[in-house]
Parts: sequence; structure tokens; C-alpha cells
Amino acid sequence: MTLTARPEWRALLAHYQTLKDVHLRRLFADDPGRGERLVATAPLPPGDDAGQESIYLDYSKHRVTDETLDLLLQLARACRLEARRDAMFAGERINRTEDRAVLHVALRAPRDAVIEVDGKNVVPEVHAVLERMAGFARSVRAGEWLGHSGRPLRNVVNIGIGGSDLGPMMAYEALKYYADRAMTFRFVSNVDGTDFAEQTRDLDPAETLFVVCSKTFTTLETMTNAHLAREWCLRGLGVSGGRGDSGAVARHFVAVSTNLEEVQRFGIDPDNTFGFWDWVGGRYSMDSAIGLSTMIAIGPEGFADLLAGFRALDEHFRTAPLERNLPVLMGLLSVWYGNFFEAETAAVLPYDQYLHRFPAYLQQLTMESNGKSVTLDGQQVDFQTGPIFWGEPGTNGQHSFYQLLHQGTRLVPCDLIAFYETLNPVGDPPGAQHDLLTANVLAQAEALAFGKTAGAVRAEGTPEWLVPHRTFEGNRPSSLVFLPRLSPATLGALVALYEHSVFTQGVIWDVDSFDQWGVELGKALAQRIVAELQGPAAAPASGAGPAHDSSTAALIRRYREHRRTG
Ligand code: G6Q
Repeated sequence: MTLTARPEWRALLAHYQTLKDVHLRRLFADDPGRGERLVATAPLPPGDDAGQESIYLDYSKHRVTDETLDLLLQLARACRLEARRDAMFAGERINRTEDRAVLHVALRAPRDAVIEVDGKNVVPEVHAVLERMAGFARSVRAGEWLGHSGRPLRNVVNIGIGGSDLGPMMAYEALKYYADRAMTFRFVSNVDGTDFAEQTRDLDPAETLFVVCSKTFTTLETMTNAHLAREWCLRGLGVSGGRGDSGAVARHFVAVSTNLEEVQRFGIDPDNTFGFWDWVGGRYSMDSAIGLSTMIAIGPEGFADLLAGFRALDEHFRTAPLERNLPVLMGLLSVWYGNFFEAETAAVLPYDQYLHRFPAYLQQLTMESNGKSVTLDGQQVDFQTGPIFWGEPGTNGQHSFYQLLHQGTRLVPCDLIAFYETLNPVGDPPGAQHDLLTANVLAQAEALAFGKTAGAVRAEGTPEWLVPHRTFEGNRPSSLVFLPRLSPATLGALVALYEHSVFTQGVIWDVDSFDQWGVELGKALAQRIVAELQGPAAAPASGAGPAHDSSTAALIRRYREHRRTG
């Protein structure tokens, strides 16, 4: 049965008609306790003080009633969310279009867990790679891993793109507080040579380690940058040709890949290669060996804490009843707004400066996973799938695009992420500045939900002509996710929260959340066009396929002309 033909969907549609004009002011007035009732928590690994801590989700400021939630949960059950979740954890090949298991949860499984793919327990391999990573990370951090000129390596440059970049880059930024500050970490992803040039301009090749991250080891951007890095490094070391090259490459390059053959062809020693598996999707790989730069930055113990955070949320997702399951609730709320209120976008607004790349990370996780328009069996959908995801850290966003959030014509559900404690308690008394940050996030949630009526604006003596401009309609929904403090463990839990929310949405829409065919066409065309830009004649390269459209052809000619005339 198609999604929109399901009785549960129709019931939600009918319910939406009764709720769409109801204001959050009314919902709170009728049900004053909802702010304490419509909340859910998920346990975190014990904190520094060994106390049990949790993630707190307040979803009371959503345009939902108990009936809405009940109907959404009925829909989830009708879509067999629990069975589909269990199939993922059991290693079934749920990535149907690529015929692969989807087992990022195995990356953080405890050593004694058993998760089988084709009858083989994959957990021992996961831990074997983690141990090799730990050995390597320790020796780099301790200054024992020496470069070609005998100097310790103090700079780590991660070369990768998409899933092989966004996770490590976001995690480094998020966990900088815990990183070895004597070391420098950089991330090169773009095939634009400016990226490499700017990221390496102040680095000494003799002290630089390149971590080439590519699941396939064939990605154009990454391979181009890896070759550039090798040239830069060897030139800087004064090594060229002969056996010296491989010795220098062995000291300054390590690889993270599933394609060991290609890694070797590039010249990286198999001993310096950290593997992962085809059941780890790129955008779900920051806790695999792709996280090697993270591990070097925060140490193997910090990385273990990160994995423990992921694991805590995995367990919660796997075992908590749906009605108290954070990722399930968040996923269903996303369906509610996207499919019933027709919200086009969703904003994530972290109130922590360290999370400034978290929205970029989530853009890939959410949009590459659920930006699909056919169901698993290839049927065109007749409903919207994944929303456009975007965001910036608060409070900066408050001074720019929040205007639209508060008074624009579009509905943008917001995820506000906040922490009880700051890692940098400044102010008088220490931490007072964090109170300002927290006050802002709470104020925004309240302002979005309740707005300010024309009556309240008038009562302030505002001239009548100005009243409409100063009125806030309110009724703008938000979730508030509160965590104890930003740490490896809470970051892991936060990422897993979104991973499983994305999963939940994908199950409702019945799409393959783990493939990404939509990125292929542009890649193939670029390969062809590069031959035409660099080829001997202005005409399209022979045998390259159908002629370009007139606009592309004209632009190719113009570009070639510019290049020729300098
Ligand atoms: C993620 C995608 C994609 C991928 C990059 C890099 O889920 O598959 O973003 O991570 O294209 O691919 P490689 O790691 O193979 O270089």
C-alpha cells in the first residue's frame, strides 16, 4: 500500500485539518503541564563525575497534541519502523539499491557484541582496526612517529570529501577543546586548488602528516589533492625520484580506505592503511577509521568516549518504546511538518560555538540520505521527502536570518541545541556569560512559539501604523535539545540522534536512505567536460556522448579561449 493511501496517513490528514489553525498559545493554555509532559530523555554514558546523565528533548513547543503523537506513532508502526530498525541492527541488506548491509552501529558496538554480515561476525574486525588506529595515534601524539627528516609530525592534514571530510572536520571543530593544541589539524576537500594552497601555506612538509581518506580511493577531488600533497611534500623534503620517494611517502602519508589495491598503487604502505567496510556509508563513517584525524586530535581514550556516546543512543533507539524514543519522535515531527504543514526546510541552531560546522555535517546526513523521490521498489512518491536542512550557530543567526523565522511567511521548524555547561566559563562569576547564551536559546524558543500579539504591542504605546510591523504571530515550532556539556560522548550521542531520526523518516517514506545515486550524473559529465576543456580542439572530445546544450558549449568555448589567451 502506498504511504498516502494508508488509513494512518489519512487519519493524520484529517487531524491536521483540525489542528492547523490552533495556536501554541492555545495548546499551552489548555494544557499547562505540557511543557513538562511532552519531553523525553535518553541516557548518556556516565559523565566525569560518574553520574548518570541524559539528553533532554523538549518537544512541547510543537504544533501537536497527544492525539497527533498517537497518530504519528500509529503511522510509524504501520510502516514497520521497529522491524526495519531491527533489520538494520541485524545486518540485513537494507541498502537495497547497492545491495549492502547498513551497519554504522557496528562501528561502536562493544567488543563482545556479535553482529553478522553473511554469517561473519564483523565486531572483532572493527576492534582490530580501532586498536591499530590507537597505536598509530598514540605514536603521532607522543612525537614518536617521525617524518622523513627525523622530526616529529605536528601537522595533520585530512584529505577527503563528502563523508570522508565533513565528519572529521565537524568533529575536530566540535572537540577542539579536547584536542592536542600543540598540533595543527587541517582539512582539504575541494578540487579548487585554493583549498590545498590555503590549508598548507604555513605548514612545514617535514612536520606534516597527510591522512588520505577515501572509501573508494578513486574520488576525483581526493585523488587530485592527494597527488598534489605528495608533490608538495616531496618537493618540500627535497626528495625526488627513486627509492627515496616511497620512504618519504611512507612516513608522511597514511590512507583510510576500503580499496587497498588502489591505496598501494598510490604508493601508501599497506601497514599505513586503515580499512573499513562497504557496510559503512560515507556520511555514516566519522566513527570508523575515517575518524583517524579525530583520534589523533583527542586521543584514543577520547575517541572511545565518542563511540560510547554513539552507542548510548544506539541502545536507546533500539530499545526505548517508540513514544519515548528521541530519534523516533524527532523523525516523526519532521514528517509532520514536511508532509502535512508542507514546511520546505528545517533549521538546526546549535547554541555552542564549537558546533559551528554541525549544520553543514547534518546537511549531508539528512539531504543525501533522504533527498529521494522514488520508494525502495522504484515507485515515484506523491509526497515530499527530506526537507532542506540548514543552520548556523546561535546567537549569530539571531542577528541575521531569525527575522524570517519570526516574521517571514514560511514555516521553518527549528532544532535548538543547548548545553547546561560551557567549556569556557568566562564572566563574573565564571560561567555568567554562558547564562546569556542560555537565556537567548530559551528566549528564542519562547518567542517563536508565543510571539507577541498586536494587543501587547499596542499596550506599549506603539503607534497604530507600526503595530503590524512589531507584531509577532508566533506559532513557530521548535525542539529544544539540552545536553550536559559538549564532550566526545555527547557529540557521539548527538550525531547518532540525527542518524536514527533520518532512519525513521526514511522508513516512513520508504526510500533508500543509504544510497546517493543523485551525485553521479554531475561527476560523469565533469569527467567528459574536463577532457573538452583540456583537449586539443574546441569541439567536444570524440566519442564522448551527445552534444552539449548550446549554453554549456558556449561556456566551454569561452573558458578555453580565456585559458589560451591567459
Ligand atoms: C556519502 C557519500 C559521499 C562520499 C564522497 C567521498 O555518503 O557516499 O559523500 O563520502 O563522495 O567518497 P570516497 O570516500 O569514496 O572518496
